[in-house]
Amino acid sequence: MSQTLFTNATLACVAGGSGFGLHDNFALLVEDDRIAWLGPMAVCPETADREIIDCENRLLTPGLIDCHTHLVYGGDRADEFEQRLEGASYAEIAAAGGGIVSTVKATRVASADQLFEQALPRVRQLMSEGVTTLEIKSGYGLDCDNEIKMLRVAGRLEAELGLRVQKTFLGAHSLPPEFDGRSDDYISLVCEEMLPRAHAEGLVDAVDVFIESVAFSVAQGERVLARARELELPVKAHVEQLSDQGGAVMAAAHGALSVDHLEYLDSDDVASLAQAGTVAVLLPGAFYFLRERQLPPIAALREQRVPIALASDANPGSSPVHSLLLIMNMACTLFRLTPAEALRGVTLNAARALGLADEIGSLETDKQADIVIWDVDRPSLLSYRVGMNPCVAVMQAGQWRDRNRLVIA
Ligand code: DI6
Ligand code: FE
Repeated sequence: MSQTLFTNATLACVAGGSGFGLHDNFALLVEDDRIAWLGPMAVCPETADREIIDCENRLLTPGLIDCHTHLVYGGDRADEFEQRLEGASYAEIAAAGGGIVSTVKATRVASADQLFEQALPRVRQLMSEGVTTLEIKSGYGLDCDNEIKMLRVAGRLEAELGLRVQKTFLGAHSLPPEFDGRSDDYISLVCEEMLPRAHAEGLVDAVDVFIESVAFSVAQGERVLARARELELPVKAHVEQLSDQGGAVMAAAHGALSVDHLEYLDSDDVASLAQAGTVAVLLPGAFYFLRERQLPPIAALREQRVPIALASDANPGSSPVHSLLLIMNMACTLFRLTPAEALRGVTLNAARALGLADEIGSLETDKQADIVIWDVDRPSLLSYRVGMNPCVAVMQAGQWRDRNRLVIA
């Protein structure tokens, strides 16, 4: 058995706590891949023969979790960024054949190796800020082979980089050009062929759908989610990003793990999320990058105690953002979340959005030992500073993944 003891640490996100769940002057013991014990320094258990890390009052948090990304794709969309700055809207660009479909073209022509190489620096950037779990969606292939290619690349990133990757099938992300005018037929292909095949290959941890005027209707989204449930797969949905279509209520009725975006969610519909235990995933990077104005109904989410998670939505069109620390800052400045809500949003509530809250997301006995040491003395600093990375060491499942910046006295 291998043991590591962290001493003189400030722990955040300790289970059961509110706010930051903060504990000063604590120790935490890791045995193999698990958190075995945590408690005050004064009652720290004595045993020989283990590694001791004196944290010198630095902050320890659970590994960060990015619960919504599209970071496997070909090409980029910097040209559309320029068009939007000249006045074109995201929806107008999509309607003119750009948008998601232009990334689909670039993704289809890329080999799996090329997609892997292009995704590597994006994932490494997130990892450098303490990310230990990452969700990656398909959705730029939009046919059987290309969706499977994307999901395999996501699996290879997990295998080669040593972080946890959850793979989400998003075949219903956009209508591929060859199905122009036949969106119901495309949904049939998604339900009858693409999803079952990807699932049979063991490539699907959850199923997502984009419900929006520029994508699919609530009825079409419901067909996909119902099919996923027949296959006993967890579901989630992109909803109410640019308009209120009613997708959130439908997804919650299907027991969705999360509904994501939510700027146009009606406060009256928040109760259905609360009832279903569905997590609200907010994506301030897309809000910022698309220069949106409409804020998600934060007050109603708080009032109804809907767990709020945050994610990068890393993608080439609406959120080319590869920093969860920046996302935490944006959630505070743009959405007025508190720094404690922001930290919970990239730890415990992000774990819930992935259905992994029994395993990760808090510092708690028996959870997987995914731990970040930050060179700060209190957690509000993580949301407060922009462009600084105070991450000094990352342990993933009890193994040091990166401790190069950890100076031990
Ligand atoms: N909503 C988003 O923000 C991304 N997908 C989605 O359904 C955008 C994807 C893209 O523009 O490439
Ligand atoms: Fe998205």
